[in-house]
Amino acid sequence: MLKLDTLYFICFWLVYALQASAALVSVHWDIGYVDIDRVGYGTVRAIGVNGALPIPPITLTVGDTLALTVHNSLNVTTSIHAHGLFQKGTSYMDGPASVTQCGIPPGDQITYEYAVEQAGTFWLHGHDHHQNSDGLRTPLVIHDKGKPPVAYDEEILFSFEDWYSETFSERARVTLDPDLPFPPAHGYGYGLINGINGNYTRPIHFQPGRTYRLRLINMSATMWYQFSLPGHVMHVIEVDGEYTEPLSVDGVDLAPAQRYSVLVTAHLTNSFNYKYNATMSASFIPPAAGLSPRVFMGDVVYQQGAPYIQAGMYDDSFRWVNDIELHALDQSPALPVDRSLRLVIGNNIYSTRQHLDHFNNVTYATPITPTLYTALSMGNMAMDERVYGPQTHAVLLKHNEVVELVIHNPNTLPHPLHLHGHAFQITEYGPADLLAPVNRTADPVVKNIGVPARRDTMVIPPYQYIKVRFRADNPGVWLLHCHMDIHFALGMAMTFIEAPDVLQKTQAVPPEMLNLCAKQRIKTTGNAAGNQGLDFTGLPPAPVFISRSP
Ligand SMILES: *[C@@H]1O[C@H](CO)[C@@H](O)[C@H](O)[C@H]1NC(C)=O
Ligand SMILES: *[C@@H]1O[C@H](CO)[C@@H](O)[C@H](O)[C@H]1NC(C)=O
Ligand SMILES: *[C@@H]1O[C@H](CO)[C@@H](O)[C@H](O)[C@H]1NC(C)=O
Ligand SMILES: *[C@@H]1O[C@H](CO)[C@@H](O)[C@H](O)[C@H]1NC(C)=O
Ligand SMILES: *[C@@H]1O[C@H](CO)[C@@H](O)[C@H](O)[C@H]1NC(C)=O
Ligand SMILES: *[C@@H]1O[C@H](CO)[C@@H](O)[C@H](O)[C@H]1NC(C)=O
Ligand SMILES: [Cu+2]
Repeated sequence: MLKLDTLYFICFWLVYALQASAALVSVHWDIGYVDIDRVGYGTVRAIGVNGALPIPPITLTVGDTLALTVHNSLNVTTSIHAHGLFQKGTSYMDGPASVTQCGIPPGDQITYEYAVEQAGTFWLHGHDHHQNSDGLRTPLVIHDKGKPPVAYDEEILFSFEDWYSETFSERARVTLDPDLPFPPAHGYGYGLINGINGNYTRPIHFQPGRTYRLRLINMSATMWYQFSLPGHVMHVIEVDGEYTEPLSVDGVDLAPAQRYSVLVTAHLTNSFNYKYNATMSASFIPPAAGLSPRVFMGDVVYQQGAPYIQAGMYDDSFRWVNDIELHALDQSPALPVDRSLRLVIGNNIYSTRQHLDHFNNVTYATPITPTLYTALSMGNMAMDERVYGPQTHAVLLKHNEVVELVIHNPNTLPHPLHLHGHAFQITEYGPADLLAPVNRTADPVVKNIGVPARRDTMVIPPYQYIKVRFRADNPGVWLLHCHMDIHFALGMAMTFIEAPDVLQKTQAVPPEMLNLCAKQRIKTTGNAAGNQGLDFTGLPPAPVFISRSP
């Protein structure tokens, strides 16, 4: 018979073993300028880490804690966001400057602590001054604890980036200058695959019969990537950190900030080699030979010296992944909607004479006091959307209500919108309203209200609407914004203030983070201007709507 103290010993050992496998991973990043030539057209002043680019990807296992110490060697503030991590109970670690923290001032540092609970493909990137566009971005891969729910033998990571010969601030300056034509003439970006010029993308090696998980991450500021592996079948198993039922496709189309994992099983013989195809383009950049799209072909090597097969036809039967067709692996049904919010995105002319982007005519600008600190410090008044100021576009969400966002895009550009703190269910696409009948598209209404897939970044195609649902079960302050950095800079963002009443009782900001504000004389209590009540003295006036953009 098993003695009680033996049983205790076993339990103790089990607990100990589990704890021992949960590691504290410490990473130190010194963020600074690097003069670098990443594609071969000349040197640009980029933003790197520890004097280099690309930044090495970080790999963790569920249960680990990442302690990411960030030192700022730039001459402006900086901050880091772990894209896709929900930050449950730690809203203050989310990263967007002036939203959940003050930017880290030059010469200063803090440590972000992420206790990771989600398995999947994520990325870390700058969330102040759009520094991700200048290189401050890298994959964050989180492995399941134990066996993943879908079997595979090995994994291969692909990160895709766009790269320009001007810095982000130079590109933003010409877009925001009211005396220059809008939109400015577009350039042609270059492509980076795993941090190097896509023209020299490295070979991947396949062994007969083995199954590979390819993790694909689009870290671009503006450009889309299409990835295909002609001659092989791909099964999508993950979107944005959420497992899906395997779905067979021929190719994956990634908007900025989106991630997919696909399983590919190698052929049983190694008599042929193949090519993979990563093509960078954007629907709003007219085709130009060699410049757009940029097609990057990489080797899939079964056996050195074996002949290459030109496989695959890019015709109408070619199936790109479509997120509305995917189903969550855990079979969670579509949530019953408590409240539906209608949002229309677009570009208007404002009192600053600039063409600015907006949700429902409100163009976003950051407050002085970070929005989270307003939510935490204003007691009952935190339930009044007005205290967050006229330019953060704050919308209050009740604890645990199911919110449906219906977002219309009556414009020529697609927009990849990212919601912080949540993954939402994709339940419907259709033609946008608000278009003159002549412009109304014939896009069909497509729905998935059975078991939809969840993700954190949605693309709303031109002239379409999308419906997504999520439960407001994560008290905090969460940004919804376009992940095309220039659109974010033009104001395509808004803030969800989720359950400030619960937030005030459950979360406290570490003093180390509050100090970042103190050093810049930014108040950590009060409304958007750091004042009491609705006194916004000191806050720059919000741009006033003048007319719609032609
Ligand atoms: C900050 O550094 C950037 C990049 O070197 C430079 O272009 C800019 O002029 C500097 N700004 C200030 C205020 O020193
Ligand atoms: C990449 O290769 C294409 C085709 O050979 C060439 O036109 C282009 O200049 C190259 N670009 C870079 C940045 O190396
Ligand atoms: C990333 O997405 C952006 C925009 O959605 C797109 O323009 C770019 O080509 C994509 N890049 C990759 C590598 O998928
Ligand atoms: C690469 O993929 C694109 C679609 O993303 C396709 O149009 C192009 O023809 C492919 N190129 C080759 C050489 O297979
Ligand atoms: C935005 O402004 C336009 C033009 O005045 C108006 O037609 C539209 O109803 C406004 N939209 C919202 C959501 O307020
Ligand atoms: C609507 O269609 C008209 C006529 O084809 C065109 O001139 C106009 O630019 C279109 N409007 C939009 C928003 O696409
Ligand atoms: Cu956009």
